[in-house]
Amino acid sequence: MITYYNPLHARHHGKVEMFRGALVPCFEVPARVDHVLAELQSRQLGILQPPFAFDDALLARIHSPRYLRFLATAWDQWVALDAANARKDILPSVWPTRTFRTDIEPDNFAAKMGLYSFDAGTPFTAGTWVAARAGAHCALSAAQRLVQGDRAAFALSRPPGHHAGADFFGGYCFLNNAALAAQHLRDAGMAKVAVLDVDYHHGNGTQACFYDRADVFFASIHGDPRTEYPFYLGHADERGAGAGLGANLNLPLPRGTGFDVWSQALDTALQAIATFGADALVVSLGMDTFVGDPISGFTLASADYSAVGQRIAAAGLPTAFVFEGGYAVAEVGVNAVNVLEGFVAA
Ligand code: Q9C
Ligand code: ZN
Repeated sequence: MITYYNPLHARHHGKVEMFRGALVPCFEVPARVDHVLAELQSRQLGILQPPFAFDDALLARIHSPRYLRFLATAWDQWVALDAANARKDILPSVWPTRTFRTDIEPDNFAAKMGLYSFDAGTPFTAGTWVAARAGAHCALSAAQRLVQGDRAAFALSRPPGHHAGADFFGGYCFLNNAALAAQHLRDAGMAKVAVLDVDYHHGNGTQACFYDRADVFFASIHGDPRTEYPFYLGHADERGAGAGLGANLNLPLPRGTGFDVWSQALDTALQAIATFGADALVVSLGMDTFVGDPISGFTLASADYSAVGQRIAAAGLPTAFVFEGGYAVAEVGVNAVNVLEGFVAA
């Protein structure tokens, strides 16, 4: 399996995020991807390649032009406010909630940050745009590999993507890598594409991208949004809208859920994807379902991930794996590569 590794991922390196009323060190750190890379190399699983170069117009297949313009210029705008800002990450602090307008982009920089975000846990840093853009190119490259006939490919990158919507960042995500991969498969002629999101957190951004579409099925297994981030989306009654009605499947599970119950949800999701008749599969591969994850509540063990990979392989679809969350840094490499090895062995 070819792995498209983002050589610029460490350029995104947030210092702090808002958590329980305090600024705490970021959970989403460069070492996460370093551990996955080291594990891939030590098990000699597949071939590492840098991403292909893609035109930025492909990003606009999912993201709005004004959002992309903002991401590309946000750091320069921030430093132009005050040269001393160059030493600090950017965090939003004001948001347009119900009754406010979002059609007019404000001139004020803090107001723009809030317009394009939904939490204060996602710092924007000097290298965020170049890292996120190269990461999106990794996901597009993995999709391209499937178009060329490969059985599977892996996009190993950060920042993650599944919380990012057409025009907003949050949940450590800026560009929706999985959505971009799915759209790329559609644009290359695959009639029906499924996204399977196994990150602990609901993939609100991916769901929103495809909610009214019949050509991309979204299935997600995640912590119940009544208690778990991102809180405001991911309930079981969200089944799609308009032409997309029936093409969205949310399987929320309570904190404390272990592999017995989680794997039944996985089989339910894979059965729904088979019924949908997908031609290709994108897996949002979050590893924060692990028992040792510091910010999540499921109890999967490292050995369980081999079975996850085997079950996904049994779907028999060309599959692009896109790395998402997973914050037990020392174990994230073993766990992610267990999925990939289980897939390849099946
Ligand atoms: N600061 C992904 O897994 N914050 N995003 C939770 C801890 C947001 C997770 C509270 C978690 C976002 C891609
Ligand atoms: Zn997550």
